[in-house]
Amino acid sequence: MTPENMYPVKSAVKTKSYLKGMEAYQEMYERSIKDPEGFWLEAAKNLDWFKFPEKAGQGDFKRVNHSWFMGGKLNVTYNCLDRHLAKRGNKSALIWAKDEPGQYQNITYQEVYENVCRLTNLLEAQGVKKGDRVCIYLPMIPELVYSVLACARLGAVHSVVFGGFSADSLKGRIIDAECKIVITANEGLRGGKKVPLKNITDDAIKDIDFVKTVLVVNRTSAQVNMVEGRDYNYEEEIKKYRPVAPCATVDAEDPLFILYTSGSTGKPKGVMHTSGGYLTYAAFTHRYIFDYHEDDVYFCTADVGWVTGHSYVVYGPLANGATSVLFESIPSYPDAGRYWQVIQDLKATIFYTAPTALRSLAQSGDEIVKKYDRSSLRILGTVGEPINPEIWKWYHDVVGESRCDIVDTWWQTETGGILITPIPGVTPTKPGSATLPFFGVQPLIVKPENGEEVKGNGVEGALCIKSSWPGQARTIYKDHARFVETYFTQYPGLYFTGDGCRRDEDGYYWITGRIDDVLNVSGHRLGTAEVESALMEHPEIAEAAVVGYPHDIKGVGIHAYVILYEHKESTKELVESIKDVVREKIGRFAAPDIIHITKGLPKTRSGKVMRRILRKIASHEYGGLGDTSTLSEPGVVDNLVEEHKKLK
Ligand code: 6R9
Repeated sequence: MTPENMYPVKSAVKTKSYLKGMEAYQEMYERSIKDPEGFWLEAAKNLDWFKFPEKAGQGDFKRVNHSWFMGGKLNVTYNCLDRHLAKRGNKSALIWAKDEPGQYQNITYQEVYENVCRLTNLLEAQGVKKGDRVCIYLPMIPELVYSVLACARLGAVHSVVFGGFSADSLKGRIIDAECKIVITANEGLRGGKKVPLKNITDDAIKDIDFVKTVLVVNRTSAQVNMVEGRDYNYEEEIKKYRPVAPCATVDAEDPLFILYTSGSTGKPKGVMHTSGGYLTYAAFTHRYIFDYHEDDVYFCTADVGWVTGHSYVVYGPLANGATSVLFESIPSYPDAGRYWQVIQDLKATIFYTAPTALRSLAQSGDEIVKKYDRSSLRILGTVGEPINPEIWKWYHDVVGESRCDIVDTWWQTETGGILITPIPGVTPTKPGSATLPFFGVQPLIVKPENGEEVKGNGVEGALCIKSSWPGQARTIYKDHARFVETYFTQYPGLYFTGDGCRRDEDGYYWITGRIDDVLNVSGHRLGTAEVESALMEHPEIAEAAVVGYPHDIKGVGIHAYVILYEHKESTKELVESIKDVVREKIGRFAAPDIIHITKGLPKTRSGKVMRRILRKIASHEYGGLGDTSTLSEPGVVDNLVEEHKKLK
């Protein structure tokens, strides 16, 4: 694509934008690279520090000891709440869009503050101290935001577990982080369906003796089992505590949260973020990338169970004193008009969602979008996976009425905040490209074979980042060796993202998807190894291999090849029982789309499964299977292809 068919920025967005044009972006970008120290110390001034840091970045990727703002002291919650009270006490911090359509609750900064203080006092009374880990397993209700902020107020470390994870997944996360306390709800509500969160929690902790307290929010009227001396009703307890609480002073490098994410090997990793750098980065990126201004109504659809919800529903927006919508429901409930209805009802000005949601909504046609007034919108964002150019155009033309700038934002749990993105009102866009690096970010493309940097434009390879930025994860909880191994050994001295990437003739970045064994299913990360080990728990499965394939709605679908101990024909019951074991071990969203029961997998003579071939077959690319001469039994490939044709 040539510069002539780039999408120019919209004039209404341009007028508001903090930066005046591409020259201003270039100038600021260059400054951020030449003088990161000065640049980030300046950015850190957007926070209120008890002691302002003297240094910005320290350490490097060779020693994997990067740190930010060492010596600085602050409190994250103070920055998200207390400092706004004088000016914004009566401003809505949150607008809770409940699962029930048309039901909203505005919660002011003063009210959030009081709720957070009460909970801080309650947690403290339950023995939670600075540095302790607290597991939060809640639906998208205000108490979820109160919980993370109460932890941060105490200097405790939260570990939010998405409400879609199963008891086994929750258990693994509670054990890994050694959480003494779990905050959950009797039930969650999503799209009118009930999720038995408390029962799942009971299941998860039945063999764990160190969980001393379970706080239970009542989201519905359902009665649940309460264990005397361990389980407490949130509403009843909270009333006993004062709505003011001191806040702990923490070091910039003290941990703020752990968030588990899937990698290409083993069990999920507890990615750890610290306080000063993370918050500086979340707030700064939120301001620039969403062109956030005081009167905006900001609507990010992400669940706080994922990193997008951490950085761009809670921390970034609240640090900036924004009104952030907390969306409890799903895009298709009661119908495909739900997002557009919320935008109309709340007069949302900024909307941030995932391509997978847009793909499914686009299928319902344009009429249902046009039924709602979207004239309040100014900026539209996407995150989580590559967006297909057709969907980008639909988002632009139909949802945004060709009036809004689109920001396709690339980042990861490990990056804490957005790294590659357009700046609205500034960067001309191209459908499908995340465009250019954010300030202070130096992307680099390397040849996957030898790690050599490929310079210039019109190149492709593995995406790495050259040096640290304040929002970067510092370690994997209790496993720094794994942190080093996963991200910094493949290409020494660089941070390896796991993504493939192309830099086009104009220097624009196009993320092509994961090049490791991580699947991005509907924007949710899953390790093939993780799904395989869940499958292996099925009593009849002897061997399993999982690959991704292109899926119209999910982006990537899961194709599971399984070999049974005793070969059986595929029946509906058998397939369901296999999917069930994954639902149970990981969560509903991880269930494979295709269960392919077979007798043999293509293996090298040394016994390694040839995933490249399995991926091709799953993607219907029967022709280009490449060199199969090293296979131990060449016949299995033809067999798999025949079986696959019948599966359709
Ligand atoms: C924020 C988040 C990270 C992975 C990442 C990449 C994919 C995210 C993207 C994108 C293309 C974008 N990804 N944003 N791919 N374009 N704008 O999603 O974090 O859940 O850790 O996933 O998602 O593959 O490596 P996380």
